[in-house]
Amino acid sequence: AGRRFLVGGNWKMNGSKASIAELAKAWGAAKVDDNVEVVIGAPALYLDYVRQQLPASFATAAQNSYKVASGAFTGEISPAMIKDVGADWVILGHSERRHIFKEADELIGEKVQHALESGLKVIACVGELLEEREAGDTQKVVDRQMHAIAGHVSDWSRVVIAYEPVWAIGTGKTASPEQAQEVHANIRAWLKTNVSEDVAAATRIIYGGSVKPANCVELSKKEDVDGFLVGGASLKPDFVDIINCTR
Ligand code: G2H
Repeated sequence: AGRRFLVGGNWKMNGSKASIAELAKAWGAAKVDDNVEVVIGAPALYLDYVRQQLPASFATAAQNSYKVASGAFTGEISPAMIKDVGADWVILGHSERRHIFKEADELIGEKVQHALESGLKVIACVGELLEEREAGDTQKVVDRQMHAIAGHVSDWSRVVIAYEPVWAIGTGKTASPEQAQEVHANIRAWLKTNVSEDVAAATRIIYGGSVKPANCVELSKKEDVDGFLVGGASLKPDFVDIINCTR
């Protein structure tokens, strides 16, 4: 549908200088589909090193950032710092930030706003818990999360939405291509109703949750699946098979 496929890696709190150098070597030697936009989310501490090691065509992302540029916020990092080390993206609202670190919708919205104002591109994550899906509340939850993000978006061309059902994260349980497509289509419909038809048509909606080389091809064929956010499988050399899944 004219949307450039985007494959993101989300390393979470994993990796070392040695493992990064090894991955960079493998990926640098691999044949990578250059129609696909690749973004690697590394631990902040390694962003500078990752930027030096990875192929130049791979963009890099932080996995979180605070809502102001600097100040007395012990332990936090800002979009200005992320840009300063050569990364262009930040992942915000990941379910681990929401559920382990108790980030609320409103804070995530503020972080999205500040990251965009600072010139970063944002992968903004949404997704329901298992009990929310079982209660039939998936769309209600995703709509609420979308609302909190959209109210803070100034430039949709720099936003990618990642749909990550929490029950499918790191569990080996992938949403079926049909389950993913259903929610992606509903998110696109939400954008059309609440933002604009153009934004709905142009915004990439990527899927995350136990994506691996073995399941990525089927998922990628769904009309409203515009890429992936890949956790565990992005720490392995054959992540390139996911990048190349639409060939
Ligand atoms: C979902 C995903 C990456 P995994 O969190 O964001 O992780 O692919 O390991 O389920």
